Amino acid sequence: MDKKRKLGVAGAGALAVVVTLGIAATADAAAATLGAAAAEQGRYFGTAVAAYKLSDSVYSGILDREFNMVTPENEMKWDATEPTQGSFSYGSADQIVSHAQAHNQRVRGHALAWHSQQPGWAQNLSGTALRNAMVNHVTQVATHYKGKIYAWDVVNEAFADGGGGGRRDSNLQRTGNDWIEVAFRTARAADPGAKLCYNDYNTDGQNAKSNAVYAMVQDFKSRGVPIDCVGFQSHFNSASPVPSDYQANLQRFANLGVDVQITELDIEGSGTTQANNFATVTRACLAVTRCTGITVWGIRDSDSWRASGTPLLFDGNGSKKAAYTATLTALGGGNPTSTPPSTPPVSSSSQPPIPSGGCTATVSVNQWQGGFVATVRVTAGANGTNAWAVTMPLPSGATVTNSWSTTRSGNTWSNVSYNGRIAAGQYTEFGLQATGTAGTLSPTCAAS
Ligand code: 9MR
Repeated sequence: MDKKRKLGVAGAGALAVVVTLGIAATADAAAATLGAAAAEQGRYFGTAVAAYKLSDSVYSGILDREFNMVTPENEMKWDATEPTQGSFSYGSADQIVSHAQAHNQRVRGHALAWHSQQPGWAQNLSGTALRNAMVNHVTQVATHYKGKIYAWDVVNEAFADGGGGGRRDSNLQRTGNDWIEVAFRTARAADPGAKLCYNDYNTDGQNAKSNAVYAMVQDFKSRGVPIDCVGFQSHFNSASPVPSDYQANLQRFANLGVDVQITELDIEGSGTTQANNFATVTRACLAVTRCTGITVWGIRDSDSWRASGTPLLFDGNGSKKAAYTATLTALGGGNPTSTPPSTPPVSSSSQPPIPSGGCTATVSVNQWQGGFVATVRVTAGANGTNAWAVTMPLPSGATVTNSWSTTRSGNTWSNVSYNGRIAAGQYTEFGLQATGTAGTLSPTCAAS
């Protein structure tokens, strides 16, 4: 055993109720998987998933061991979900969602409105007919998955490459410049519990394209258009390397009041160079408080859309690459004697003071007419936690329809396998969606 932790008696503050359980606990070795290590940093680690590969036991073995967020790689796109106008087909996407729910993984929906991978009938529409079809598509798909999606890529890749700093020409763009905000408002109405993201590539550093996206997000925030997050695809290779201002770019978007996520990470290369690049990207996310997670675009190199560039964390046999170890280490997991991350994991300015022991829980609520999402943050005291349980009664009339990163028994919400261990002063988050009215929720936390 590497070290012993003693849990002291916690003082109960006026606002935060701290309960200490147990006298002594033994800390495990540092988190051994990407998902567990990310969870200890209050983040997720995800991958793109193809439904037809779920029956491959090597593939699903790695998926279920390492990842706690999944993005359907193609199954939720317009051509897959509405191959004939008005006739919806959810089989493969539902398969991924069911698999995720059975394995404590959350789902990033990808993508509601995009110029690419449109079904033929949509490609042939224009004007009002296309606008109406787009709105109906967003409504139907977001409603089908209501309560099951952590975040939707509502609009994907709507800005032009190059120095122009404008919108990409597409049939959707030609329906009017407001098509993006219409898509976001439509998605919010259909699934008020999902975070709504704009997602793009070549926006990973500061450039004309990312400046244009930045201006759009700023405009949306100022006018109350519902946007919660921006996804940075982060497809890198020697022609398009990790930008030197990657972290600064994530931070400037976060400063607009949105979460940021790395959504499709892959980095062509091999060996130490590739490993260092993955570590750089991982540390950049950890250094930005509102960077809530990282998703790689596939599991094994052979699963990649550009397999010849070997851009992922596992080789074709499913063995861990140097890039895997570097990523895990950057997340603070893996061998505890290995080099710690050079960037502080979480910005201290945004953290509450470290309580003396036990844990504290705070809750933020997103309430809408008839339902709410509650996000509960569990912060470890000075001794860290091995396990935690939050007691949080809900008002009568509130019925839980979905929860994530927790197991529930009545009013008690406990850690799952990957997020029980929290380092001193660090936090993890879990969430629930319910019908009814949240009112004032008062969570209390017990640690062991
Ligand atoms: O990885 C996806 C690949 O299987 C598809 O053939 C391709 C079709 O457009 O889309 C790939 O995923 C893309 C994602 O949806 C959006 N960003 C770029 C990704 C890589 O091309």
